[in-house]
Amino acid sequence: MNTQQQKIESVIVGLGTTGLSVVRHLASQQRIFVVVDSRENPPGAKELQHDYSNVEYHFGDFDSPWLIQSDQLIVNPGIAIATPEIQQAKQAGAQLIGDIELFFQGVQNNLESKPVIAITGSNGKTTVTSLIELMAKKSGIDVGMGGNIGTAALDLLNNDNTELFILELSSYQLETTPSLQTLAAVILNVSEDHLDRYNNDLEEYAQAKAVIYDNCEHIIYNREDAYSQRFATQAAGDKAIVSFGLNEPEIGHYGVSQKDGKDWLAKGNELLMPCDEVKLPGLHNIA
Ligand code: UMA
Repeated sequence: MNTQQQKIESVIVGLGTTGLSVVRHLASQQRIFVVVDSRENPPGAKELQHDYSNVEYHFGDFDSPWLIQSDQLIVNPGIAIATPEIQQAKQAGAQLIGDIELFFQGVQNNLESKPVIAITGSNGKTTVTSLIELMAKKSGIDVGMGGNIGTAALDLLNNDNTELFILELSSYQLETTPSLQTLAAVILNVSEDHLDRYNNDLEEYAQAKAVIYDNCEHIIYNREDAYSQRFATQAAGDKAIVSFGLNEPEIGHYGVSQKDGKDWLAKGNELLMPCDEVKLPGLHNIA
């Protein structure tokens, strides 16, 4: 595309798996965009040059006038929003979003908007996301699973048959997703991770995850994790809310109960199955 004559609508900041999925998505909508990456030879460069030879790009640094000329920056989750060139663009009026924001806009623009389950946490999110996918498939549901693992979220939109989306989301992805809207969401736990991106402040990192509960119908939380519990309680309002933990559950919640000297997975006072029949070893998997 010749960006000399047309106003650039969006700059894709950072190529890689995410940036390429955004390229495919915007190209399919005939949008006017360019790509910037601070690496000399970013992953995905060959595909971009081969499959989208009309898309202009700037590699090697973020020193490109495109950043302050465009209305929207679509930032790869691996790049800190605090990056000076991105902040300058924001001050010049550009909106900062990520690929997950485009995903939710895509889901919501669809006539029959499909449900999304979102999972975040410092530990265990890939296991939980994969287990939910397996359970949904076993129930005969056509699922699209991805996000921070596997398929980039936008690529999941290409399958019209999908009935349910399951997304693993990192704190980075949640930072740039104002349209997040889900059927169910969970913060599994919060512990020190990626603090370099959050001024070495655990609270700031945790707050990035908290937004996952803002627009969900069902809040799922870990009652043994102080952050998960606090954010769930704050966001609860009239939403359905259910907790999990390794202790005895209250009515409507999940946990572990003892009967005849044996531990059982339980919902309230209903015993579901003996813990020793869970094939995955370890208390974290019981949780
Ligand atoms: N980078 C630059 N300049 C750029 C672009 C990237 O320096 O212009 C550097 C950054 O340090 C960045 C790194 O390159 O962190 C990785 O960029 P990439 O091109 O590899 O990114 P993607 O391939 O798009 O991968 C990203 C996620 N990576 C990060 O968030 C760091 C992948 O999560 C994710 O699977 C993918 O998008 C699809 O959504 C990986 C990850 O490590 C697995 N995530 C962290 C985690 O799970 O703890 C959050």
